[in-house]
Formats: sequence, C-alpha cells, structure tokens
Amino acid sequence: MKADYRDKNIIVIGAGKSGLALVRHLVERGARVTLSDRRSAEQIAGLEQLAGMTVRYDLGGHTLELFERADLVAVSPGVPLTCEPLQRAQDKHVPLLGEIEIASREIAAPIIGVTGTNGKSTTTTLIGLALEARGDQVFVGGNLGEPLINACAACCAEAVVELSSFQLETIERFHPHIGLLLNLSSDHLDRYPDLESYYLAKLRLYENMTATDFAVLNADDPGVCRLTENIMAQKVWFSAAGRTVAGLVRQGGELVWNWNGANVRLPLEPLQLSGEHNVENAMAALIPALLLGCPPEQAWQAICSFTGLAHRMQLVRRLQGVAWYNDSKGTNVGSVVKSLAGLVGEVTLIAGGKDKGGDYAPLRPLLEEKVTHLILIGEAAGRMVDELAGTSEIHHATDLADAVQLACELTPVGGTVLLSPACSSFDMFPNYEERGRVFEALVKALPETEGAA
Ligand code: UMA
Ligand code: ADP
Repeated sequence: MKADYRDKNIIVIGAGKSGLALVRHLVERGARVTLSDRRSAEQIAGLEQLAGMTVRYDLGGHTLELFERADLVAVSPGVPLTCEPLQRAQDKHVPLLGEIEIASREIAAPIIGVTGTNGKSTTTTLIGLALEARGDQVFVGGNLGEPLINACAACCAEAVVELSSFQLETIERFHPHIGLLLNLSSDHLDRYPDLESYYLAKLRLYENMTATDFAVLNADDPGVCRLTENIMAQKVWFSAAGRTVAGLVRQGGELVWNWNGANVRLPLEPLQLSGEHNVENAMAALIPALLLGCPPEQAWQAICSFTGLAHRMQLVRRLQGVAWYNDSKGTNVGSVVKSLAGLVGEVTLIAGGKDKGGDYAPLRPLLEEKVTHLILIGEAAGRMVDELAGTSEIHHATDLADAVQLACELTPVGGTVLLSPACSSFDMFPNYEERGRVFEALVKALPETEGAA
C-alpha cells in the first residue's frame, strides 16, 4: 500500500545512495521535499538523477531552522542522530524516520532482515540465491548497496535486507518476519559511546517481532545468546560448533536440521566458499529458506555454488609466486582476524584507514603468528603502531600505491599480500569498493618482473 505524504514538508538529510532514493520516493508520493547535505552540489555525485523533479536544496551545510519547521525528517544512515540539525528537530518534536522504516511501511512481501557485525552482505546474498532457486522473485538490498526503498516499486515474493546498526537506529514499526543476528564484536566506536550501545542498536531488529516471527541466532556467539534472551520471536539457532540446539547444527561433515520433527541432512563438502566464518554464513542463510518451505536440497545447492562477493578475500593475482588478496571489506578487527586465520605461509598485511575508535590489540596473536610485514596507511596508522608494536615488522606507506610497491618489495616467494584494513575507507576513498578497485588496479599494473623478494 502506498503511503500518503501529500503536501508534507519533508527534509531528507544526506544526499548519498539512501538520500537520493528517498527523495525520488517521497516526491512521487506527493511530499514537498528539501534535500539537505553538508556537502556542496559540486561535491555530490548523482544529483543529476533528480533533474526534472520538484525538490528544494539545502546544500553546503544544514540550515537549522528548516529542521525545526519540518513535518518529518528522513534520515540517511550515515548521519548520526546526535548531529546538530537532528538535535534541533528532536527538540521541536519533529519525527525522524530512516529509509528502512519509510520503505517497510509500503512493502507487502515478508521481509528477511540480516544484521550482525560481520558476514551480513554474504549471508544476505546467499538467502536471495536460496529463495530464487525455487523461482521466487526476490529483492536483495539494504546496507548491501541497493536501498530498500527501491523494493516499494518492485514486485517481489520476499525482500531480503542487510541492516546496519545505523539503519536500525531510526526504525519505529519495522517488522521483519525473519530476523538474523549473525555475530557481535567490536565496531563503529566512532559513532557509539560504547560497545553495548552498538549492540543494542542491532537488537532493535527484534523490537516489533512477535511469536509468529522467527529469530535466526548464532548459538556459538555468547553476546548473541545474552542479548536475545528476552525477545518475542521464535528462536531458531545455528551452531557450526555442533551444539545441540533447535535449528541447524553441524555434525561432522553434515548439516542437520532439527526443527519441528524435520529430518533433513545435507553435506557440507559442496560449499564453494572457504573459511570457517563462511560455514556460519551459509548455515544462517539456509534457515530462512527452510522456514519458508523451500526444498532443502535445491536451496542448499544454490548456496553451495556461490563463490563470493567482490572485495572479500578476493584473489587478485599471483605474481612471482606471491598471492595478492583484496579484502577491502575487512573494515573491523573481527573480520581481519577471520581473513588472516585462513592464510598459510608468510603474510604481508596492508591495513589502516579511518579509525573507528575500537581496540586493535585483539589482532596481536595472529600478527605474531602469521604476519611478517605490517604496512600501515591512513589516519589510523598512529594508533595502530601504538597498539601493535612488537608483533610484526611495521612499515609506513604514504598511500595505497606506496603500500603496494612496498609489499611487492618485501614479500617472499610463497607469501601472501593481504589488503584487509580493519578500518573504514572514508579518510582516503569514497567507500570500501573504490579502495578495493584502486588496490586491484595497482596490483594488476605491477610488471611481471617485479616482486618476490
Ligand atoms: N552527510 C550530511 N551530514 C552529516 C553526515 C553526512 O549531509 O552530518 C551526508 C554526506 O555528506 C553524504 C551523505 O550524507 O553526502 C552520505 O549518506 P550515507 O553516509 O548515509 O551514505 P549512503 O550513500 O546513503 O549509503 C548508505 C550506507 N552508508 C552508511 O551507512 C555509512 C551504505 O552502507 C548503504 O549501502 C547505502 O546507504 C544503501 O542502503 C555502506 C556502509 O559503509 C556500505 N555501511 C556501514 C558498514 O557497512 O560498516 C554501516
Ligand atoms: P558485512 O556485510 O557484515 O561487512 P561481509 O559478508 O561483507 O560482511 O564480509 C566482510 C568480511 O567480514 C569478510 O571479508 C570476512 O573477513 C569477514 N566475515 C564474513 N563473515 C564473517 C562471519 N560470519 N564472522 C566473522 N567474520 C566474517
């Protein structure tokens, strides 16, 4: 059902992917929309998409008075609720809603929401593939890339949406039918005062879910178990460690589905994705398909045939006996730990970027064990040196090009160069994809004769 925003004075804050999609949607629904961004028109990519639409602009900074007089502020996920314009709006009791809330009010299809610190994009993609395998038309998006608001215009049997904690901060009635919480570890401490606040933002996934809905939960993650104790949704667990739980359990080389008397066993061996963490992602992704009545073998085959998303442990090239991996999406310590854990031989790690305020020390044991050279870039380099000194041989690079050159000189035959920054990209790049693309281009441009120290 289409919502009616006719003649409502709505400010969309943030002119990124979510904001531009929100503007189009709200204008189509009859709202009087103002797009506000701290950047100027020249600095914003994609503004031409709005050409021909009746939109007012408040660019190059936010005009605070506009926020006090609005009927509603539609908030992009990257804009913190603590910023001055949003504080002003709240002081005047102007409602604030995020793109997920606005979108979900118009989506009739059941929504499957995926959150957690790591593995969201992979799991979201896998769920989409598993449902599509039985012929469903599925919307797959959210934090993954395509804003959920685009699902309002699409005709789909299910909407699978990756949800960040940022997006969950601005929900109100958002009510997925199935909600996945994959894992919890440190991230985004540049936005939240402490870890618990970040976790609680994630937990909002479940606040409107009832006993007819399903929570898919990682039984091996103590934080997930503790935090979800009191949620209303039915708990369906997955355990890659083989805990006996109601849900999906790994037993040796098989997955066993213990739910409502079902008798399903599936072999793990055909799974193409590598790494222990991807077993967890694949298990989590299978559960929604099983709950929604997909044929188990068909759904599992679709999951098994997936070979991975770009910028996640992607082999770029082998040059002079050295393997180069792009893991630009390794934007927190937990994900770098998983990526390093799967590597054998001497590793040169390129890390650093925009500091998110977390602790880098949990990297120490794996750095000591696996990483010979640690090459640091970006704003976080100073803190990383302080916390990681004494583990590996530390080098400073002026930028990614310099880091690639250094890695080429330092890494011996049989070794691996891994870009897995443990930081976000925003100090040097517009996003992690661009950082990954630049890395790949630099690596591919290395001449055949270079490398292998
Ligand atoms: N801005 C302001 N004022 C502020 C802060 C920001 O005007 O106080 C403006 C910026 O100048 C910029 C715009 O806001 O023009 C950017 O908005 P945004 O940061 O919300 O970015 P979008 O392009 O809309 O992308 C967002 C998500 N970005 C973030 O959450 C930071 C994308 O996730 C998501 O793919 C997209 O919506 C579609 O749903 C990216 C991300 O980095 C991948 N997510 C974080 C993560 O995965 O760790 C949470
Ligand atoms: P997200 O969308 O949550 O950032 P992705 O699926 O994009 O997750 O994976 C990003 C990185 O996180 C991967 O390169 C990998 O290093 C790590 N990762 C993926 N899945 C998991 C998991 N289940 N547990 C821990 N780390 C993971």
